[in-house]
Amino acid sequence: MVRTIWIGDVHGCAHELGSLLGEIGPTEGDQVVFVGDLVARGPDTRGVLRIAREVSALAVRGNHEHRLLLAHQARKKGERGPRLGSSHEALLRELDDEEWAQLEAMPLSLEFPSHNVRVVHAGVAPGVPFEEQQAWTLLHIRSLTGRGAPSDRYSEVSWAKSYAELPHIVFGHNAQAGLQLETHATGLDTACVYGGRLTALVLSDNQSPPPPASRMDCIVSVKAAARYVGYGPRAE
Ligand SMILES: [Mn+2]
Repeated sequence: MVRTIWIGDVHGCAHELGSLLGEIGPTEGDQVVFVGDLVARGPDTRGVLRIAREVSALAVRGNHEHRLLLAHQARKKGERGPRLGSSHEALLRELDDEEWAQLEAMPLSLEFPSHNVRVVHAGVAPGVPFEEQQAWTLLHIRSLTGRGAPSDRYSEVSWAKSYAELPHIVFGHNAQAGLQLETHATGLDTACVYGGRLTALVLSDNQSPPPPASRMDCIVSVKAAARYVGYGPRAE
């Protein structure tokens, strides 16, 4: 059986990523896919990137990879670039050429037509054709304003509740919301780095995401071994 395994925001939690993959046991034919934000905040970003290479994973770009890449490119040109928090500053010094190339290779979205799935890090603006989506939205959206505009603010009502289109969107970025099982979208950020869980959606060959009521059958998750950081400012 060939499976596709989408994994939520890892944020440097290499130990939990190892446990989750141990639980799922991917074989040669299986495809592992990350929904972005593999890096920063947690204890071992380089370990996460190493595991991702070892299993030949695909990944979309998260807002943390995006910010790191902007800073890296700016500094190569002798410019200051965006202001970074301490976790990002450390990564800027530590990552090697292979790891920068790995981050640069992450696209904003990935398509899985045999599963009727599209992956983006944060989400999409409902009702807007995909080619017209702003990169900012794909990397940051959590909710919609009263007027229906994309917002990065947490709200009890996620953008995913208003998304009634196809393909099904698999995404991350919203740790506070936790696991989101909506009719046309699945949110996999279950706050691992904050002491929550690391979660995967696993579908078999040509399987589309089942309805919310039975989708838990396709969810695998492991508990974080520690609370690596508290919820804090999102400035990074
Ligand atoms: Mn994010």
